[in-house]
Amino acid sequence: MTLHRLPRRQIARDLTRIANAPVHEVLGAIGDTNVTPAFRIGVTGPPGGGKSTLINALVAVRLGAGAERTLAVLAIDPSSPVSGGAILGDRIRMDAVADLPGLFIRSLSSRGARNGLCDNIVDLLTLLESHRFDEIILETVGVGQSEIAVNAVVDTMVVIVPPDAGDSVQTMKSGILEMADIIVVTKADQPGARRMAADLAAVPRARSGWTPPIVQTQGNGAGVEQLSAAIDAHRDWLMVHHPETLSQVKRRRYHLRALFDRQVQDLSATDGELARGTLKDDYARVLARLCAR
Ligand SMILES: Nc1nc2c(ncn2[C@@H]2O[C@H](COP(=O)(O)OP(=O)(O)OP(=O)(O)O)[C@@H](O)[C@H]2O)c(=O)[nH]1
Ligand SMILES: [Mg+2]
Repeated sequence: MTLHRLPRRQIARDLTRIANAPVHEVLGAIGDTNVTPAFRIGVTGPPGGGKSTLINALVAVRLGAGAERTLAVLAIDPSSPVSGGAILGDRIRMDAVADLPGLFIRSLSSRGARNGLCDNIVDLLTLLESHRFDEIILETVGVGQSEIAVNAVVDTMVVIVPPDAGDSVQTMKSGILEMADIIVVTKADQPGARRMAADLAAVPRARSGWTPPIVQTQGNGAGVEQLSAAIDAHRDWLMVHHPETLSQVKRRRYHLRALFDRQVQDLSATDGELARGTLKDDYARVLARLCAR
């Protein structure tokens, strides 16, 4: 596939189709493909924090001069209804880069999902990988549980903190910042950005050989080259210290677990005889129904 001939419409249709599909439909759509893992970058942070603006600028850098990559951006939007077509308009302000060869952008709703993320997120990522994207950027709004779920499916986790995050940083510091591989203070043109960066720098954040760098960025692109370099540095570090990260076995194991989890949850939720007998009876019956699939 050349960079110029991404089947964008087909990819968009397939994503919509499997975003809320039951397991057997997902397997029908992507089960026959053996995929090569893409490098997955998560971008998460509070609503309105500047994630999309940042991704916009980051995409321009990563697909800039001479880059032979293909890159997919998947934004999981907790509020908007599922849309049949591509919604690039105002929620993802990416008009400037939407025409770049090798780029695919899509926004999907997570409404109804259990954790703020799309329940089928691993299926969606695998679908993109079946189209041989080199990199995938996943934008999600940080809403507690969803960061944990995102962290499990990306290789490099970029956590953005806007200067006006104020008190919420106190909470973020302990939880979400712990899982950040790179911390970005967005809107660096605003008062308070430098202070925020200094506050964050004061938080102990070194862990197992990697110290998450703190990068300040602006919507106009300032600092984004630095962020892109930090992403490459983290990727290189992973390759050396955790080469299993991008292994197909690891991805496949996680994907299988996600599929089984969903299937078992569905079967337990729809079991009409639950709690009429013993726990053992229920277990055996749900297992039998699972095996019958
Ligand atoms: N002053 C300033 N404003 C910015 C900057 N980056 C983004 N913004 C503004 O912040 C608002 C939110 O930006 P988005 O990029 O849509 O933020 P988001 O985190 O993707 O928002 P959601 O996806 O809705 O959670 C917009 O009005 C942007 O114009 C910046 O560097 N400086
Ligand atoms: Mg956004």
